[in-house]
Order: sequence, then structure tokens, then C-alpha cells
Amino acid sequence: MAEVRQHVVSVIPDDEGKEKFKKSSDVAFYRRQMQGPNLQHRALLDTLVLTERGARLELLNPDTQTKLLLSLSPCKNDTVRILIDELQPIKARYRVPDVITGELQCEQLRVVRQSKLCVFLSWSSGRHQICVWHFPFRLEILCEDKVMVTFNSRSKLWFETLQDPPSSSSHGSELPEDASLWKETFRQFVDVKANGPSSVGSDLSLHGFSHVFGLPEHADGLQLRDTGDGDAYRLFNLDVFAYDLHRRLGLYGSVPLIVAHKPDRTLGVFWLNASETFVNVHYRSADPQDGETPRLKRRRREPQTDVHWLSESGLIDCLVLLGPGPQQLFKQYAQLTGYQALPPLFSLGYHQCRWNYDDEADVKAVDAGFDRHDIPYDVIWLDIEHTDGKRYFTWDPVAFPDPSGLQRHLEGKKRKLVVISDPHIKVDPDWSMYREARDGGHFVRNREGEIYRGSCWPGESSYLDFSSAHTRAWYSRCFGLGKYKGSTSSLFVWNDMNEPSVFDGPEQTMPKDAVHCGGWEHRDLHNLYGFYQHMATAEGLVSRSAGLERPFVLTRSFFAGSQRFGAVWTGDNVASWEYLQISVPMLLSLSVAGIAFCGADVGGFVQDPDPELLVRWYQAAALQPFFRGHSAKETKRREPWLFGEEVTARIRTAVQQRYCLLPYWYTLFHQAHTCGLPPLRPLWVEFPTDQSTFSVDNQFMIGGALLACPVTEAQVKEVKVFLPGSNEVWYDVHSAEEHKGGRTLSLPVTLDTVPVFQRGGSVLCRAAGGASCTADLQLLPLSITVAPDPQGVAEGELYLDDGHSFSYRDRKSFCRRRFSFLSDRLLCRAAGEGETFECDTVVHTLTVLGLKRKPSSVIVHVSGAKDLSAAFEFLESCFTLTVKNLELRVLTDWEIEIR
Ligand code: NBV
Repeated sequence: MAEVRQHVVSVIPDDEGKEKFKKSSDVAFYRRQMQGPNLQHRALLDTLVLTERGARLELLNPDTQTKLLLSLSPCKNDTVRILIDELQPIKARYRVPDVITGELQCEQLRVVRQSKLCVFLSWSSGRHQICVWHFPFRLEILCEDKVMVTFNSRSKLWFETLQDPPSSSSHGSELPEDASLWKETFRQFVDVKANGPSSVGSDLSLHGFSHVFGLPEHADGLQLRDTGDGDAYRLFNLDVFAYDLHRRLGLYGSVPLIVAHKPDRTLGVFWLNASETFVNVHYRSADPQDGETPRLKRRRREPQTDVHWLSESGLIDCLVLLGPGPQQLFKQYAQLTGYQALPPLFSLGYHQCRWNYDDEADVKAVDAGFDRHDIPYDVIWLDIEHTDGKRYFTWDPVAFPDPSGLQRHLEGKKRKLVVISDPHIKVDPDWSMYREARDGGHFVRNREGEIYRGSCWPGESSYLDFSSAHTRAWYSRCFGLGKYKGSTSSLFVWNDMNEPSVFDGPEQTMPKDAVHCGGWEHRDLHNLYGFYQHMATAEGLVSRSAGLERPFVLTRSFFAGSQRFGAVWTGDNVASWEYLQISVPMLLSLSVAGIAFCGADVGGFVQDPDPELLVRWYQAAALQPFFRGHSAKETKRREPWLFGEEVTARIRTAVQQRYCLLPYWYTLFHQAHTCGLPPLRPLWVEFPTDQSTFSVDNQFMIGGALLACPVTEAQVKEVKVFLPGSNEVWYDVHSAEEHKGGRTLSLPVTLDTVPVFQRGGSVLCRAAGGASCTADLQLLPLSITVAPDPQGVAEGELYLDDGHSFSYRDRKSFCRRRFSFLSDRLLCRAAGEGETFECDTVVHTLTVLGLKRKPSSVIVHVSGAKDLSAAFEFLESCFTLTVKNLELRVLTDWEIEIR
């Protein structure tokens, strides 16, 4: 225990601790590229070769006379891949594997016209063209003759070629010309670069764009800021306890995707590189600046955003996603890196976590507390103290003598257990897992070829090499029910510290010159480490069920594509209003970058929230994808019932409302799983032409139907809510009051108010009634709310399946129903064909908002049955019709007519 406390103290930032992390100016390759000359490369147009997958041509570096190979591949889904490698490398450079799912469907290019200056290429769709300019080399992507993107527009292309280490080169033991390029020192840490400087970089100009988003994870606003006034955005996965806000330093995970948006186009730039990466963003306004020549003025008619990417190693592998709208963009990105995994339903419920629940009795008492206080929840979590001496896959014999019994107890109440599994393994030759990993060659090695050792929770530890498929397969097998003693099929997993966090490593992570399987340096794949552990864990849970059950795994570290394996949370936040506020843009940013199942620790991990903050945090997080209360070891206990009845009641309401909304959340996750659209959306995704939405990041859409503006300030009596769309109407979910769009509303609030609005034109399905967990929720009837648009029309969908297995995928055992409201009739119909899911769920209640007249009758038609007249209520004060006791099977076709 004392040992653990010591580590906690050692990671709490103090003045010295803050310097633990590098600024961009501390990084040699960043300095080299930023201070180096702009090298004007030449595209050797006469080397152009058209291939089945696009085109290839050589580039010449004027300085070193080295040649690069540029490959261009247009893909079927309006994505262009720009790949640059050395023409004759001394050895292969790292190409990020396993992130792009499957083969890209490339199209053939044809030459439209060619001169000495440039070559114009186009591909089958005919709408897009690529123009490669000879000198200075740059590449334009055009749509209908208009340039949308210029690659290397400012000649930032930078490519350091790999070199043989001095001892094996012809120089014998001579030192290379500039020894400092082969060694970099930060504090006491020395990084030896096996093949010398190896960085790459390039810039892109996005024409007509003034808003760019993405690049998680940073504790900052949603829209990326101009970096001209400070640090570049850093993508380098690090364990940053109680991270500072509004900084561009790297946090736990990285997605090198920038999404640019303007009213008529959404574009993506995906820089597929897993080494340390920096991004500079520079917005250029439309207006010509003082002192510009008339010629420049003419040329600069529209605004533009310049982005400059710099990475420490690997290739330039840059995919430009052409949209044209947000929906197509999300689909293009998901086609590349994979769709969000469909979460088991329970994981969309509420999770209760703490570092730590002390023992079995504690877990049972907390579990019972939820029932006693009538607060639904699905999962209780165990942090590192549940293990025997921080040996993951084991149990503390005193505190958790009967782990399977504990899981059976929870399972009896249809609840689950999640346990933590970190990537470091205690160096303990008496422990079979350590021995297996050591003897199986599953550990990362140091540059001398020995098993790498660093310090973490268990003390001296070694780190599993998840980049190896062999190690991943072994690790996955460790989750087998026979192997993982004390585990049952209701146990799920949490991967923490997988940046990886190494207490005594540079920047508290693994040295970049550590060596992975295949001889790759850690520098090449650092940002993939957590991604691979997440992958192996999820695969372990799937195999444990013989491929039948969906896994649930939460990870702290992530990369592009991590959405395929489960959920992500935003790490060690703090119990303060600022951290509650920042959770909204942080989660939006993750969502835009494909990581749709994300959340922040409710209440704040570090320090103690006051009751008001705790309530507001529950209210906000109940409207976000991953919903988990968590708190650090040194904090006071904060189960929802510990702050008096009023607080308990408010938390209960927030959690109950989340549960009622789960049929909608689940439908949205199915949409993310099949179309790539995230459930949590920035306003501009739903209102792409409304410029006033572009900078909003304190509000968000939940799917297309709900707009939320959580209260994130103390003691407020009123909040301003922007309701977009001048042709839209919005209905306050709590009062049913109708509001016109295109204006900002001043909404009076109490501690009970959570501002949420249903968009006119939508139909929402909720569960009707209370449940103690999601398994019970599935047995409840549904309640449907129709919110007509100004034309009296509304649409909505509902997705249903068993909530836990892969039958939806393997046997089409799911069902999609469509609700359409038109001319005062609500129709319930199939939204798909050949779907096989069966259930007895009924629709019990129908609410129609904004009905301008009192109906004379409500008639129910069910095919093959006699029409029935239903009893109804009409509330004139808020124009709301309610029809109860309908008992209509959701899987049959029916109509309700309002006369
Ligand atoms: O395992 C302990 C904690 C965990 O509770 C938290 O959620 C992680 O982000 N973990 C970090 C390590 C210790 C942090 C001080």
C-alpha cells in the first residue's frame, strides 16, 4: 500500500513534474524541420507510371539529390492516398499495419493532359482530378476544376533518409558527421537513433476552409486553434495525471485526423503515422492583409487553412477524404479505419467505479446501495488493488477470496464486473504469467537486446509487446475462462497505463529506442501501443466466448481505429467546473475522429467534487456515450447516495432518464456501427450550412433528434441555448414547449433542469418505466414521442437485437423499425428486409408534441384486426397529445390516426 501511495505522490505534478513533458521546442526533429529550409522538391514527371492502383512517380530532393517515390491511389469511396517513401531505402521504413481495415479499393488513373509543368490525372468518377506540378513539387486535388486541397503547397516536404549506424557503415567506427543527430538527450534520458534522423513532414492547404476539428486527444476546445501563437498540437501518447487545460501537449491517445468543414464541403486529412507527430494549424482569412500586392489580393479570394504535419519516423502516408458532406466523410473514415464496435447494451448503462472498491463485502454493499436507492446501474469496477500485488489476472486472496462467487452474485442481478488489466508485468520469476511471457519472447527489449525493464505499480516490470501478433494471441488466451482463474463470462476488462506509462521512463513512457518484434524501434509505433493492447484484450473476450459474445473493453490509450475494439475515456481529470466544461469538446473531438464510445470520469477523478458539481456532472454525462463514475484513491467516497436525499434524487433522475433513452442510444450506436456517424455530434454535423453552429462546443446533438446543453457552471439561474436552423422547431423535452430555431434562448434553470430539446421532424423511442439494469430495461414497453416539423412531418428509427451476442451479425438476428408521421398519422413499418429478430416488446404510449388542434378521436389500425378507437389526453397548454395503454407490438405494422 505504502509503495502505491509513493507512486501516486510521485506522479502528482509539481513544478518539477511539469517539466516531465517536452514542449515542441524540446524535440530535435521538430526543431530541424521548423528551422530548416523549405526544400523545393522536383516531381520527375517523365518517371510517371500508371498502375492498377493509381500512379507512381519520382521526386528529387534538390539538396541531397536523393530520390523519393510518390504513389498516388484514388479509392472508390472518394479518398485519395498520397504515399511517399524513399526510392532506395537501406531498409524498409515502418508502415502502420492493422489500422486500415482490409484492402483499399483503388481505381485506375488516366492522364488527362500533360506538359513540362504538370500532369493532370483523373479517375472514373470523373468529378475529381489530381494535378501534379513539376517545380516546385506540389499536388492539387480538384473537384469540378476547383482546387480543394494542395499537398505541399508551402514546400514543407521533408524526408530524412535512413542511414546505417556508424559501426556497420563504410566509415568503420568513425562518428557520423553530426553525432547529435544520432543521439538526443532530454533530462537524464538518452535516446539513441538506430538509423539516424528519420523524420518526415509535409503541409497541406485546405482552400475555402476556416474551421478544422479533430486531432484528439487534447484538453481543449473542439475547433483547432491557430498554432502561430504557441505550441504545435502534439500527438504522442502520454500518461498526464491531472492534465492542464487548453494545452496542445499530447495526452493518452492520438488520432491523426483533421476534419475541415465549410457550408458546402467536409474534408478529412488522415496522416497515418504512429510515431511522435506534431501538427501546426494556420488559418488565413479571406480578406487580403495590409501590404499585399494587388496580384496576391486577386489570388487570395477565399479563406484557407494550412496544416503542417511532422512525424519522427515512418512514411508519409496521407489520405485525403473528400466528403462532400459530414455523413460521407464519417463513412469514408470508417471504411478506412473500421466502424465503431456495436457495444453490448449493458455497457451503455451506468458504470460505478472507484480506485478502489476494497473487498467483496464493499462491492456487494455498493451494489445493494443502488437497489436501495432505486438508481439503475449495470457494472461495478475493480481497480488495481483487486490483484495480488499488481499481478493482473490474479486476485488479492484476502480482499477477494471468492471472485467467481462475487460475479455470480452480481450476475444474479444481471450485473457485470469490470477489472483492470495493465500492460506491465511484474518481474517475478515465481509467477507463471511472467515466466510464460519471458520464455515466449513476449516482452519489449531494450536497445542492447535484453528484456526491457521499467518501474510501474508492481515495482520493477516488463512490458508486453502487443505489436506482435504472436504476443497478442498469447495475451488473448490469458482471458480464457479456464486460464484466468476466478473469472466468469460476466467479467469484462479495462486497459489502463497503456501509453505505456513507465514511472522511470522519459516523459513517463517507454524509451523510443526500445525494440519491438521485427526489430522496429518503439519510436516507430509508440502511438499504437495502447491500440494493440485494446485489440488483444477485445479478441481475448471474444475467443473466451467461442466467438459468440460481444466484448466490452475500456482503454485509456488509443489510436485511429481503436473504435473497433470498444470504449475510451479521457483519463485523469479533476473535480472542477473547468474539467466538466472541457469534457464536452473533448468527447466531441473524439467522436469526430471515429472514437464514438467515449466518456469522462463523472465527478472528476482527482479531488472531491462538491454536491452541485457532482449533480451537474451526472446530468451532463448521462447524455454522453460512456457513462462511468470514477474517483481516485485519495478522494472521499462518492456513491450517489452519500450527499443527502436531494442530491440522490437528482442523480437518480439523471440516471433513470439515461436508461429510458437507451433504446435511442442503442439505435445510434447501430448507426455508428454501420454508417460511421457518431452518436455524439457537433452541431455543424446536423446543420452543415448554418455557419453559426461551426464554433459551438458547449452544446451537442445526440443523434439527429436531440440537442443538449448541459449546465456546466456553478450556481446559474439561466443558460443561453442556441437552437440552430431558422426553418426548424424545437421542443423542450421536459416542458414540451415549442421554440423556433435560428435563435438563442435564455432558459431559466434550477438544479433539476437539464436543457435538452427534441428537433421538430423526429420520432424518438424511449423505454417506459423503471428498471434496475439494462437487462430489465429490455423487457419494458416503449414510449414514442413524435415531434413534428413545421410541415407536420416526422421520422425516426428503432434498432433492436438481443443486446449481447453476435447473432445480429452472424444470423441477421436484429430488427429495424421505422416510424413515419405524416398528415396526422403515425406509421410503424419495417425499415429493412430479411431481419430475423423476434421479441414481444410493445409500444405502450404515444406522445405527439406541437399538435395545433384538439383531436376528435384517435384510431388504431393493425393489419388483420378491427380498427380501435383509443382513449387520449390533450394538454392544450403545451399542445401535447398522449395516448396510453396502446400495447402494440413493435415488430408488427400498425398505424395510429389522429382525427
Ligand atoms: O489504476 C489506478 C488509476 C485509475 O484509477 C485511473 O482511472 C487511471 O487513469 N490509474 C490511472 C493509475 C494511477 C493514476 C494516479
